[in-house]
This record gives sequence, C-alpha cells and structure tokens, in this order.
Amino acid sequence: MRIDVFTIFPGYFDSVLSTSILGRASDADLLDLRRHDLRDWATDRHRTVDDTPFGGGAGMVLAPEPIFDAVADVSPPRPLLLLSPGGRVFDQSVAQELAAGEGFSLLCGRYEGVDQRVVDRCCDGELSIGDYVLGGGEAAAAVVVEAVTRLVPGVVGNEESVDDESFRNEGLLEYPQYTRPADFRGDVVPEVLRSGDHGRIARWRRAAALRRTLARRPDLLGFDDLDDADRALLDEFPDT
Ligand code: JCQ
Repeated sequence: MRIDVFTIFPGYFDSVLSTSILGRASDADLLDLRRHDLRDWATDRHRTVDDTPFGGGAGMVLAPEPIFDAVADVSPPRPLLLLSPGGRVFDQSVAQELAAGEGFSLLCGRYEGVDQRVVDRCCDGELSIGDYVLGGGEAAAAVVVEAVTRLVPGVVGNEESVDDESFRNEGLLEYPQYTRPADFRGDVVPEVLRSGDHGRIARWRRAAALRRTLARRPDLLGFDDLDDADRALLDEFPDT
C-alpha cells in the first residue's frame, strides 16, 4: 500500500512510522508511506506556502502554486484526499474502500484553509475524521494511515483479530474482555468465561455486545427492534 502525504510538517509522521504496527508494515514493504514537504515547492527564499485571504479576515490560506507543483512532480496515487472538517466522514467502510486499492494520497490543510482551486481541481475529495477542528490535517492523516494500513493483508499478524473487532463484528461494539487474575481486588471475571463451555461463552459475548451497542450506539444497529433470537440471548444473560 502506497500512501503519499503532502504536509508542511513531514516530521510529524516520524512517530507514526515508529509505532510497532506501522513500523513493521514499512519494514515488510506492506506500507510505503511517502511524506512530501510542501515547502520544497515554494519559490521564495522564505519557503512561503500561504497567503492572506481575498476578502479579508483572520489567518492565512494555503496557496495553490506549491500544492499544484508538488502534485504534478510526484504524481501521487489517487484518490488525493484533503483532510478537512467539511469532508466525508471517515469510518471503517471508508477505511476498507481505501485498503482495497493500491494506494491513495492525503493533503494536510493548515491555517484557515486551503485555496478552493486546490480542492476543486487538484483533490479528488475531502475526508473528515470527526466533528472537531484541528490546527492542521496531520493528526487526521495519521488516523487514516493507521486505520487503513492495519486492514492490508499481512500487516496485523493475526488476521482474526482484525475480523473480530468492533464495526466488523456484524456492526456491534466489542464484548468486554478480561485476563488474569480471575479475582482482582474482589472484582471477579464473569463465571461463564471461566466455564470452558464454548457455546455458552459465544452466546454470552454476543449478548454483551448487543447490550452494549443498544445502550451506547443504537445507531450502529441499523434497525429499531431486535429479532427473537437476540431477545432470547439478552434474557439468557441478564447481567451482561
Ligand atoms: C479533519 N476533522 C477535523 C483544519 C482547516 C482544509 O482546511 C482545514 C483543515 C484542517 C485540518 O483538518 C481538521 C479535521 N477531520 O481539522 C482547518
């Protein structure tokens, strides 16, 4: 998977690349993360990439020339997506779409925004990682890189652990997990998980995942009512 990132802070991604999963993915040539410093395409001796907004107002806007020149020189993999609070909301299905391709590219906005002609004629779309405003797109880009890369076959050692998680687990939140000790300061692990009855454990986990999803994220269920089997599961395990 090739991912090109255009940014004025290429060093921001050093930490991203030294995390265990992404570092290993790079070492194994499963991830080819290429960072491009937009200032390398500035033409003045101060390496200026921004300018004041037409019409007035506070702050600075990323100018079109360095970005167009950078993209023309690099020919990055498409789509080229601008990180922006106004973009399509990035979720697991977007991550899966991007992971299914050969690569993609990210443009990190800064300041008060990016010249609209970059958005209209250079980028293929805009991505938002959520409803909040960041100082720049770098942190959002790091989120996208990590979420997509771990879906690339071979990046996460145990393919099952990718499959089993929230949002791929039939759209339910994860069930609670426990490890030793069985009794931690008087707080004990549910008996069913120590029973060795794998059928009952699987039913308990589904009941717990259902109850959690109903309580916290009913929007993920995509329907208003549980079916009879799920209702029976919640009755079987009233304490999840
Ligand atoms: C991404 N959620 C929030 C900040 C302007 C393109 O213009 C701007 C981009 C940013 C950086 O992105 C975010 C963001 N997803 O703030 C301001």
